[in-house]
This record gives sequence, structure tokens and C-alpha cells, in this order.
Amino acid sequence: MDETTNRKIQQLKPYTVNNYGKKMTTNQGVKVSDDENSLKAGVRGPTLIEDFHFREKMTHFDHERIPERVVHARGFAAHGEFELYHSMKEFTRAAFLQEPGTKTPVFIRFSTVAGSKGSAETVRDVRGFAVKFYTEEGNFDLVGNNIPVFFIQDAIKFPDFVHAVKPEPHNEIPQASSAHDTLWDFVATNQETAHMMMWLMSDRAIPRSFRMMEGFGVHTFRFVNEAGQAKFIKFHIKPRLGVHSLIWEEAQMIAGEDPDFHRRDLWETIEHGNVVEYDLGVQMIDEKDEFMFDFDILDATKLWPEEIVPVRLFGKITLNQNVENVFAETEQVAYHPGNVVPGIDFTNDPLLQGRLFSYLDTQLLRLGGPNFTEIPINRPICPFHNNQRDGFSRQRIDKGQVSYHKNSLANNTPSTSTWKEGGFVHYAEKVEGRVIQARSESFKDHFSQARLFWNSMTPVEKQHIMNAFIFEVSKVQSKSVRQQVVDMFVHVDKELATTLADAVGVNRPTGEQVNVTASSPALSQENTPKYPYTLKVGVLIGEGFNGSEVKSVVNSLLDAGVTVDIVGEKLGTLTGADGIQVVVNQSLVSTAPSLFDSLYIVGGKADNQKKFESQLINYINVAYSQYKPIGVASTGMPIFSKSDAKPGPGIVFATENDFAEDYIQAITQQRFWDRNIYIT
Ligand code: HDD
Repeated sequence: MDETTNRKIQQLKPYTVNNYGKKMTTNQGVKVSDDENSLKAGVRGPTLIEDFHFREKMTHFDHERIPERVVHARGFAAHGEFELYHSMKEFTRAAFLQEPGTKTPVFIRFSTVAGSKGSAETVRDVRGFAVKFYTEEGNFDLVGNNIPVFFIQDAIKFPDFVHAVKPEPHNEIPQASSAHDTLWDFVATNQETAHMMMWLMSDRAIPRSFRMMEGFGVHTFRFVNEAGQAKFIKFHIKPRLGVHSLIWEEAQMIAGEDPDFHRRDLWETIEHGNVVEYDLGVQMIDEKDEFMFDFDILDATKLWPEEIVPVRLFGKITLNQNVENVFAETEQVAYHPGNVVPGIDFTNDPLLQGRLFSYLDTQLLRLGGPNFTEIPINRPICPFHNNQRDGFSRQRIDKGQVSYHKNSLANNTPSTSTWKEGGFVHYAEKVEGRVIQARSESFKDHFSQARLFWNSMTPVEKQHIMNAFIFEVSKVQSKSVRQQVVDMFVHVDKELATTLADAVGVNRPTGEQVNVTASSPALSQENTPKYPYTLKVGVLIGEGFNGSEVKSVVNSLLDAGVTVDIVGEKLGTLTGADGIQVVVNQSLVSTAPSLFDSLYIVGGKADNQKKFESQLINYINVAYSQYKPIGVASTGMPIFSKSDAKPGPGIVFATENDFAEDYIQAITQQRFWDRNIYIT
């Protein structure tokens, strides 16, 4: 599906405006004669209010900001399609999940949660993963995250959690960070957070790319088929490139070097025509098996281990078109977990139930009234008819005398639809019980799955989690909170809590870890697929390089789908010893080693040789300390040998027979953890 067949893009087309080459007018369409001087009484006199162009320009500017999202303010989106490859007809009547080959336009917005709209993207945080499916039967929104569980079990606690994680209100510090007193105070006093905090401290919270994250619907939803039979489901989105992360030191550097790192990555990938693909699937549990598990399937702090309840993949999501205008599309898009289509329904998960209220409510404020569904990006691609009328900025012009139901003057239309006609009929779940404000006993185990996650990590992943705990809790000023955190996480792992206690100056914990020995290999990123495709290599190069060698290596990299930047002392053209020329597209000062997945050290001559060499040595040292693969060309050896990097895993020399092949293999592996360096 490209521009011509994606029905959502087609729908947006009439709204897009090209101002290039046009005459400037006011919003009333009047041609403007002067846009640099306001109308004045005398050339040095006061401005006159009758200057309608000045007034209109200024008032529009004065009003051009809207409230940022209360959470997930920092986000980036792209258009694409979903194509069904296995029919799910047996389980759901959702029209877009019936016939293999059916294509549905999608718009996906990725986000961080805590930071403001302009905050850095590589901070430690959960990532939002919100998908709008523009189906023939209306919009279905899968408003998920890149982590399968959540901080709290009941939506009534959401404002408290968000107040705790956002910058502290008295000084608005820290920005886009959970490393502060109020968050950890909330964690220790609300221990249902334990499982999610393990994920937040893990590498999942510093993804390499939006293209390399899993997406999860988190809640238990329902599929309902044509016969009215239901199954409990959880949605999963799996990136075809696997799940990959930055390391913490790298993420922090990138936050300064390129705060737009994740959006740039997605934007450039799509602009270059490269493929961005995920698979969509569900885990399913029969209604009769609702109580078969040692966790409550309605508890959003629990996952369903994939080894016990496998993920059934049924379709592919492809992102292939960037937006035309970020405000019009990405900022104004309004997702809502309550936007479902016939065949997909809710459950009594108390977190989901509360979300069903919150999203519409927040959008009324953020987008200024009830007509935000008419904003082009939010419109369904199917027609919609009802008796809702008026309100701020109403766009559509509903004809006729009648705007009520039932009626006889319009032959009782718009009319409702039966189940058979495709009407949404809420699932007739039997519910009984007394009205009560309480938490189910079955929601009370907060530590077993936190430990399951810990057990599933490799030693390197555990070390990263440990380091994250030490970093975050070291930022907490209150000794009492630090002690409470240690005393809480001993229930996950005694060694983790004891090491943390020693590192943050509090007493070692006396409690015990829960007795869980199980693990779930699907949770470890070590088991994820790995490909060289779209990984980024910086070629560090100066005059006098070996042209045929470099050309052949770069061509092999490009053939493997690797993205290559030629990085030199300055922008311009460089000439090799054999006369071959390369164009430098990044200078050593305009980019940085953390922004590459690997470096190819070619070396050579520069105007300021001393500076050039010291810059290259710094690049090598940083990449080496970040466990990245490094390729060394025949001319790169002298510089490489002056760096701190040691020959060993992930260091590939041109002297090797199959250099290009070995180097691409190293790039594919991405990290070489067994380097003997102090940062882990
Ligand atoms: Fe939420 C935005 C995901 C719990 C209330 N949420 C928002 C976005 C995502 C999520 C991805 C950004 C959508 C976009 O790009 O515009 N939220 C989640 C997930 C949750 C979750 C996966 C747990 C499973 N959220 C949650 C709760 C509440 C909210 C419990 C309140 C009861 N979320 C909101 C909100 C936001 C929002 C305040 C802010 C902006 C918006 O909705 O449109 O209504």
C-alpha cells in the first residue's frame, strides 16, 4: 500500500496545502502587500489597530500552542499499513482480521512518558506504542507500551503515580527522569510497582530505536467471534529486527549529542525507503481457564509467560510514510483504548476500566472541545452518522431538520444496527458482587513475576539492572526512602538488594526473596533476532586512504543493508592514494561515536593531523567502551594502536582474509560484552 492505495493518506490529501510559489494572503484570502512593516501613523509613529494583517498574524501566533499531553508529551509518529496474513475469523468478528491479504491503514505514535514535549528521547523511561488502525468498521486504537506490565493495578492511582514520576513540583527537577525522591517514595509505598520497576531498570527502558522495540497492549482484552464466543487476549507487536537497546552511558551521551535520536532514526529510515516492519499477534486464554494461573489475568502488573501461553502472530505492520506536518498529525492525533471495533472488547481489568474514562476526557481539553474526531488525522476512513451536533470548530455540515433519535420525520435514521448488521454489542459477561472499594486478594502477589523477570536475565542484563538501581537510588536524597527501596527489592533478589544497600549507604536488608526459580527465556533480549540491516557505521577517514579497499568494504556494508556515514575532518571531498574520491557527509565535530553502531577506522591525513588523530582516538575509545564492533582498515592500524582499544572480540582487522564478511558478522552481533573494561 503506497500513497495511492493507503485510504487514510488519500483521505488526508485534500487537507494538505502546498504554499510554495503562491501569493501571500490573509486567512480571509486577501492578498498581502507588506509583511515587514505594520501600518503606522507616520513613519516613526504608533501602530494602527486597523492593520488587519498585523492583527490576524499576531493573534494566530499568540494562540498557536495547545496543552501538551499530560503524559507521553514527547512523541513521534508515522503512517503505514497492517496486512493480515492469518485469518483470525475463528476467534474474532473484527472485519480487518477476517481475510488474509486485507490491508488496513495505521498511524503509530511512539513516545516517552515522563518528559516534556521538548525533552531528550534516549532517557530511561517506558516508551508509548500507540497504533490507530483505520478499519472499514471504524477506528481501533491499540494504545500500548514497550513494556508488557504497568506500575499500578487500579486507574484511581494513576494521577498519584504520574505526580510522583514527573519533575517535583517545588523546583520542577528532574526533567524526564525517574531518578528522584518522589518516584522512589511512591515505589516503596506502593509495592505493586515492583515488577514494572524491574523492567524500567532494565535495558528495555533505553531502546536503540523505535524500530527495535516490542509493543504490548498490556491489558487483557477480549476477542469475540461471530457466534458470540469470547477468549481473553493480550496483544503483542514484535519488531522484525529484534529488540535492541542502548547502554546507559551511551544513552546519556546521546541525550546531549542528539536529543532527537529516535525520531531522526525513524524519519531517516522511512525517508531512505528502508523497511520498518513488525508482526502483530495475540496470546489467548479460554474463558474456562480464567482461574488456572498463579496470577490474576485481570491484573495489569502481570504478564502471561510466552512459554505457557504462546503468541500467535497473524499480521504484519509496515511503517512507510512520514507525516507532512507534525502538529497537524502527530500532535493532534487522539488515541483512546476505548476505541474498539466489533469483535474486540474489554475486560474488568481495573486499570483498563479507568483508562476508558481518562483518554476522551483529556482530549476534550487538549484539543479544545468535542469535535476533535473531525480533525483529519482522527477521522475514520468509513462514513459516520449520528445526532451529535455543534460545539467549537464544527467542520461538517449536517443537513436536515432532524437531529434526534427516535424520529419519524427522517424515517428514524440514522438507525441503529443489530449484531448481524455489524453493530457493536457489548459482551454480555455475567457480573455479580457487592459494591465495594477494595483490591482482589488475587492481585496481592507483587514479587513473584518481578523475580521471574530477574531470573530470566543474563548476567550482563542483571548487571545493567543493578547499575540502574544504584544510579537511580543514589539520586534519592532521603535516606529513609533509600532504605525502604532496599527493603522492598530484597523480595525480588537478596543479592540485588544487598549490593544496592552497600552502594547507597543504608543497612543491608533483612527480608528474604520470594521462592520463585522459574524463568521465561522470551523476556531476555539475548534471545532476540539480530541483523545488520539499518545499523549505522561511521567510516572515519582522511586523505590518502586505500581507495579500492575502502570502496569494496563500504559496498559490502551497503549490500548487507548497513547505513554508512563518511566522517572526516571537515565536509567536502577526500582523495585516496589511488585517486578514488569519497564525499564526507559528517564531520568529526558534527557527529559523535555514540551515534554509531560501529566504527570503520580508515585513518589517513588531515590539515590538522594532531587534532584529527586525537579525535579519532577518542571515537575509538568511546566505541570500544560501549562494547561496539570496530573494523580497522589497513591504513587505520597506526591510529588504532594509539587508542585504549585492545584486539579481541568484535575488533576486526583488514589483515583478516574475509574482512568484510567478518566485520558484517560483528556488526550484526552489535555488542561484545566480554571486553575487560570497567563500564558495564
Ligand atoms: Fe495512558 C496517553 C499508554 C495507563 C491516561 N497512554 C498514553 C499514550 C500511551 C499510553 C501510549 C500516548 C498516546 C499518544 O501517543 O497520543 N497508558 C498507556 C498504557 C497504560 C496506560 C500502556 C497501561 C497499561 N493511561 C494509563 C492510565 C491512565 C492513562 C491508567 C489514567 C487512568 N494516558 C492517559 C492520558 C493520556 C495517556 C492522560 C495523556 C494524553 C492522552 O492520554 O491522550 O489520558
